[in-house]
Amino acid sequence: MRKFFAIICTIFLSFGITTMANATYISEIEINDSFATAQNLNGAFSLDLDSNIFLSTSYLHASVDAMYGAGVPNDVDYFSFSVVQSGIKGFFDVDTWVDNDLHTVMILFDSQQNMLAYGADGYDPNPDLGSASNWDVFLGTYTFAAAGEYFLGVSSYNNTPEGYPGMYAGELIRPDGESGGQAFDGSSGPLAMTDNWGDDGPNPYVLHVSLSQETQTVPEPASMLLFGSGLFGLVGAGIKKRKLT
Ligand SMILES: [Ca+2]
Ligand SMILES: [Ca+2]
Ligand SMILES: [Ca+2]
Ligand SMILES: [Ca+2]
Repeated sequence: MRKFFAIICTIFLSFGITTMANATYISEIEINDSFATAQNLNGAFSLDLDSNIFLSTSYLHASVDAMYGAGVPNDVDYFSFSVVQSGIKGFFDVDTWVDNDLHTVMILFDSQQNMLAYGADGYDPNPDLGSASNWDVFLGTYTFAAAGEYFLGVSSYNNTPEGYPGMYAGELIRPDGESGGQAFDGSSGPLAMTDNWGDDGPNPYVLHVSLSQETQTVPEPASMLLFGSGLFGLVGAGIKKRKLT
């Protein structure tokens, strides 16, 4: 009887999961064309299942329904988010579901506007989940060296920063093993994605930001202490229970 119940539960669960809708996407807020006006994503992260995002139920992710152009000439779109501790991994995905003429570039910056990673259209040989072509950029898994606020810039490839971008620090790899952009050592000095020669769209795209952390909030020392004592309590309860049986 118990086995029968378990089978029913499994069927119900898998049905529930496969029919679940994609995670909620937030809308882009223009004007977001500078670091000062970057759209912050911290409130939009979840572990909701999303068939367009790698590892969607194990990496916290936020998605933005965005537009390149549409009344914003030579559009540059900046987004910001928090990384809560060193060693957190992140990957960054632009999806365009039609083969449009937006040839994207995406750059990861630290809070001082140093370039940490760079990706452009056509870098990956095959489209990722939810992409119609490889004209939309993917930044593969990047490991953050420190907690802090970080910025992502998305634009047309012509709006890549000019000047020396710092030291090359290796290739980034997508969760499915494909190539996904390049890492830099953060010694570039402040850079910006300036308006050189953009194509003006309008071209819709979705940006997905994925992070291997459990929260977007940096834990306070007091709450860490509470969490710690809670763990001790749980362990204590476990020992007591084992002794009883
Ligand atoms: Ca835009
Ligand atoms: Ca913009
Ligand atoms: Ca993509
Ligand atoms: Ca995707």
